[in-house]
Amino acid sequence: MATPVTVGLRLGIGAAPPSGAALAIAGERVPVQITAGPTTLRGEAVPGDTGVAVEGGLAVLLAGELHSGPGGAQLLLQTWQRYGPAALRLLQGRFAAVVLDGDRLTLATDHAGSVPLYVRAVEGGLQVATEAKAFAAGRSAALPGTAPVPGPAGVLRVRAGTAVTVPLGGGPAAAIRTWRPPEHREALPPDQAVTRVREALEAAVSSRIGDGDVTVVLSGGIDSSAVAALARRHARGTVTTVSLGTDAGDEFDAARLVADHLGTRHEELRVRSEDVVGALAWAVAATEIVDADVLEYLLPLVVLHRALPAGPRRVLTGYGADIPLGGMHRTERSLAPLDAVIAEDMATFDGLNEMSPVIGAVAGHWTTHPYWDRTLLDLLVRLDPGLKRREGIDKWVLRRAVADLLPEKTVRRPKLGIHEGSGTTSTWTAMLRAEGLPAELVAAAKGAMATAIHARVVGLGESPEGLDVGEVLRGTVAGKRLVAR
Ligand code: IOT
Ligand code: MG
Repeated sequence: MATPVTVGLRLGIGAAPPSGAALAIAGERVPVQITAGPTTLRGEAVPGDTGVAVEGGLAVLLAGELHSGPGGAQLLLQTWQRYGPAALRLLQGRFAAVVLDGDRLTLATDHAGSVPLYVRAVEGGLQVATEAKAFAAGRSAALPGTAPVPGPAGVLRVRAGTAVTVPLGGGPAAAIRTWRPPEHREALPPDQAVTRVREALEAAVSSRIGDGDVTVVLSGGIDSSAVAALARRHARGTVTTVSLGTDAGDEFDAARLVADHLGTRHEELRVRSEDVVGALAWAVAATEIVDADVLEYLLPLVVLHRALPAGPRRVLTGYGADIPLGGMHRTERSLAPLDAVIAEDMATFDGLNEMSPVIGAVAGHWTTHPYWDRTLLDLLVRLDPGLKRREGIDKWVLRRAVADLLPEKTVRRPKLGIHEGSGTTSTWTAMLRAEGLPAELVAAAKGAMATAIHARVVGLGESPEGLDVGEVLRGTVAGKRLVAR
């Protein structure tokens, strides 16, 4: 069994499907073949049977899920029949979509680009996949609304909040934006802001919990504790909370306090910190990025999903709350620089793939991130920064919004990043230093390792299974000319 949500697509439209490596996601490959007029679309959807809807000359393929209502691909098809491409401005969810409407093909991401979608324009048609490694080395004609991906694949990525339409019979392709991060701010009365955040978070969690059991990855910080509390309140099935620790550190006491307070079924998983760093090939295979800072956040999550017993699960996280709330800048006391980093982070998230479903789907799980719900994110970004830092407290508005649901100690707990709590950053650094690398070259070495692994698992389609990260680490220290950054 696998997640009921279709997570991956690999398709050729008027062309052969991309011929590179297998998608990293686990699950049954369901063949897809649709003919609409002169165009044939074929390939695979992985896994699940919810991802395809066809009616006459209109075919919709959906990786992910919609939160505007039930029905997945069928809901998008019906909405498209009424609104055309504007359907993608109306519906919200966590998805990538492919829509064949007569001889026009549209490729779309959700507002956050949270399900990455890749394309190559080739002679006679298009190749599309939800992972870049699916493409063999090659080149693409330019397409609007896309950006090249790092590494040797020669593939384009559909930008976040974008729908790209390509007329298959020839003629210029066009792109529309379906969402943009707001750049203005609203100074709501504090009580009103607190109420609105609570309502939007409550709706974001409810629309993501499905109708069965749900798992929340819980650090015991305010972000994931709030999600766990609301999941407990709204879930129809059992709520399980899971906390990851290593020999280098854990947040087990903080997570346990929340789990006991809420009455969740709670699991603690402890792994070797060197094994967290050793999962780097999996993290790169899942995210297809080379940014070592972001990979440090994601490594523990990849390890956690792979270690979860008895899958598949629907997993909710608190990931992403820190971006619109400025949580990573918890020591910033002045509001102007706090808002500046929020604006900067909202302008630069696209392509980091930090919310890619592949991170959980390599182990067959469906992950979802309530803080990046479109309505909630839109609200959080827009809030006056004086509501994000207030009375000397970071993420003030969120803390107040869920204060009645959690232990007071949790509501007041200062943030500890996942890479800090799990010791991932310090262990990776120590492993490099143990090979004799000077401290000022550590950051560059981490980046070089990520790039080297990316070239193999994305560029060459090598499996992360057999890739020895320790060997890459030693090779990087011994062989590369690193420049301090
Ligand atoms: P952090 O906020 O600590 O963790 C993200 C989520 O991972 C948590 O909400 C929780 O659901 C889960 N998690 C963290 N630690 C554990 C643990 N020990 N056991 C189980 N689950 C855990 C970085 C960070 O500090 O993560 N994420 C930021 C910022 C991203 C920056 N990106 C950007 N600027 N584009 C975030 O917003 O979440
Ligand atoms: Mg957080």
